[in-house]
Amino acid sequence: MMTRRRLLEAAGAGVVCAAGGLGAPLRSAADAASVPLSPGVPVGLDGSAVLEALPGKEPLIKLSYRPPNYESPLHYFDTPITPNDRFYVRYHLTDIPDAKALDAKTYKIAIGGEGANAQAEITLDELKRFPAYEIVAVNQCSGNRRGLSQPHVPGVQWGYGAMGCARWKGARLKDLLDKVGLKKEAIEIAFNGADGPLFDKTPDFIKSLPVWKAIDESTLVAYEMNGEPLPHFNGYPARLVVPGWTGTYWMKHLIDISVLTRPQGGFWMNPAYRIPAGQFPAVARFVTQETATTVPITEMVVNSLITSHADGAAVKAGTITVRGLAWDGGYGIRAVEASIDGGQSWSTAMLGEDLGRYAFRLWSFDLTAKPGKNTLTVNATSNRGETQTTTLLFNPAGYHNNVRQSVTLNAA
Ligand SMILES: Nc1nc2c(c(=O)[nH]1)N[C@H]1C(S)=C(S)[C@@H](COP(=O)(O)O)O[C@H]1N2
Ligand SMILES: [Mo]
Repeated sequence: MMTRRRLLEAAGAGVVCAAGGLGAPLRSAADAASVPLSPGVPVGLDGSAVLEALPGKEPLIKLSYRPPNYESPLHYFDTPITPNDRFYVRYHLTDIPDAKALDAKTYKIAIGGEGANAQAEITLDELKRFPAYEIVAVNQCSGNRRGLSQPHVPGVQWGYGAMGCARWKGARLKDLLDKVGLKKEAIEIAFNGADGPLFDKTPDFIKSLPVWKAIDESTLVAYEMNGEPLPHFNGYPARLVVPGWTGTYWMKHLIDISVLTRPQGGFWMNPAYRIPAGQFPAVARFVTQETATTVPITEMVVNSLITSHADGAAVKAGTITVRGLAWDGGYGIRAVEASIDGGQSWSTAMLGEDLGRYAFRLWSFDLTAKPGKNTLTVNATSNRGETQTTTLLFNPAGYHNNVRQSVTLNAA
């Protein structure tokens, strides 16, 4: 039987200990102080989080090594496209195949399941011969900002950086599914990656989508990210891209696609990745997975991040430009507003280039900083009229934190 401890480890909780237990050098307080952690993450994390470069990556903030959970520091978000070597990394399982095991020549995706009319195997070359589509889309972990939850909740203590936006290129999942054909009883499509648990009893990471989302024209099996093959730690050689939905569905190292006539079970569908029923605005639903008390997390909520200045930054008094990003679950950003009087009055920020409704939208705002403390609060509104919350909608997994962010700038 799986012990609770193992489950928590598998879920990425208890990572602070795990990071230290691998023979990683203990860091001095001085080293730790140089790590640009998000303000508000739990005290104690700064003693173990370090900036560290995985192979092929720029330094990221390491929250755990086994499994690898690394977030992007704030200054990597100064562009609406996140470079591949600056893109965050999130895994649940410790046994991640190396480059040899993911050889492009032998790699295959199996497609089948009881809800499919036939079986198929697709090599990487074959995948690349399907009509190719490109989409710019945000990949954000459901648990992004979990570390800011009050009270704190178990799980990887992410700050603001468990997200990124890339231009993905791949085949439509729908075109792959057309190779086998769906029976009319098909209700979900399930996905498995080449990574696995280190202990037999840890549940494998298997996720499913409702058929309607799987066959959406935006849902891709991607083999390129920003014009390059996918980085190893972001799912080489192919991964699912599910624009608008949180990262949990974006299966990396995809090797199996299974058409289901019954709901996918298992730990990673329930109890993991659930939000209380009715707590958040009703959006895209995953009906076959809903229970009376919880529903699967689906679309991202509207959100924004101030990226040009960290909280407490020193600035010159006078006119300064503050920049940031805004995004949502795929309706697109209608407006970003900024307030310098604690939310009493709001001014409209300028929006940058529109890279598509699933992409990060750059915004900028000019403010006149008076000597002393200047506090700026930002609120984004989506095209469906959804805005960020003023207070945290607490839930046990720390999901969907889109509380309006404030930074204080010290002007002299
Ligand atoms: N094979 C595999 N795919 C996976 C995961 C995983 O643990 N294994 N984690 C998922 C989760 S929860 C997230 S948030 C995203 C993170 O994508 P990234 O590591 O490319 O940033 O990958 C998803 N795909
Ligand atoms: Mo995630």
